[in-house]
Amino acid sequence: MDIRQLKENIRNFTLEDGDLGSQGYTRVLLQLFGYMGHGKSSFINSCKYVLEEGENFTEYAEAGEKQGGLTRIRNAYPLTDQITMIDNRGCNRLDDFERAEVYAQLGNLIPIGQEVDWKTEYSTMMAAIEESEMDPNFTDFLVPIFVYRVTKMITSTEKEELRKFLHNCVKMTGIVPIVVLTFKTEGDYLEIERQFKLMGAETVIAIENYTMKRKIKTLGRTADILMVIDSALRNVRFRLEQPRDPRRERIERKAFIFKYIHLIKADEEIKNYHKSESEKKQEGKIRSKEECKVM
Ligand SMILES: Nc1nc2c(ncn2[C@@H]2O[C@H](COP(=O)(O)OP(=O)(O)OP(=O)(O)O)[C@@H](O)[C@H]2O)c(=O)[nH]1
Ligand SMILES: [Mg+2]
Repeated sequence: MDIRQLKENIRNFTLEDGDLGSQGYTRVLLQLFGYMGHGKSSFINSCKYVLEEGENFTEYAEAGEKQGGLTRIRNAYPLTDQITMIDNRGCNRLDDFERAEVYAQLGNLIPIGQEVDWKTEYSTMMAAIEESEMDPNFTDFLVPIFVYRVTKMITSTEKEELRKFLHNCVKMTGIVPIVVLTFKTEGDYLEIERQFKLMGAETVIAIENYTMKRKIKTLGRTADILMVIDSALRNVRFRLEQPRDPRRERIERKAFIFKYIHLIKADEEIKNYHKSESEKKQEGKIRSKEECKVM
């Protein structure tokens, strides 16, 4: 599709377009996820940049390399009146507790503008989610977007984590995350694309982010970035063809997260039980060695 047409479609997108109207949704939230330093904040800057005219690059979302991740606050960046991007906190690993926090962000159960700290305790995690009831939001239509940098090869542990993540995103939002592969020109993006497709991804788009250092607009780079937004909006339109109930969907997302946290907790207790059993045995061995020495 022509670049101008793509831009127009995005700028003019409204949730009221379909036969059933907006069904109570007022905004599309493009929810960005991914490991630290993979280009989430830069992708937000790129999306804003390609929708603006001229080559005056603004770093709306701070981007850069930082140990422990640069973005810590879950900030919102509007693209149009009805489309907003959310820069969720990048994770180190998608292990159990971090993943629960990722799902809480995805489910929009952590307020926008609030710092996200990875909780390691079951009770604090539940309390944080309960707090979201103070100001429940069910009018945002959530679209997950997963950002992955092609210079990093996917390890087998990550593959397992990612497969589950993609699957659970579908359960929570009804949408298979759109996978955005960054650093397109610096790695084998075709191979990484293949791997994501094998994990269940439906749409994988490789892009080169615009950054302060590399901001000359080219046709290919601009088109790739616009295609991601376009693909997200096509998903929204498709889902809105069916009757929806935003309030019920929020309750279901919350139920999913509670169940998920309970399962982690149960799993942890089982692990602790086995650990203490083996520790007991270990202690027993030490004691018997000491007894031997005395004898
Ligand atoms: N060459 C190139 N550099 C990129 C690209 N995307 C991001 N970068 C650079 O990679 C670094 C990390 O990018 P960020 O956008 O801050 O990554 P992030 O995912 O937001 O990181 P955290 O907030 O720490 O989770 C920055 O120095 C960017 O300039 C890309 O597509 N190509
Ligand atoms: Mg960031």
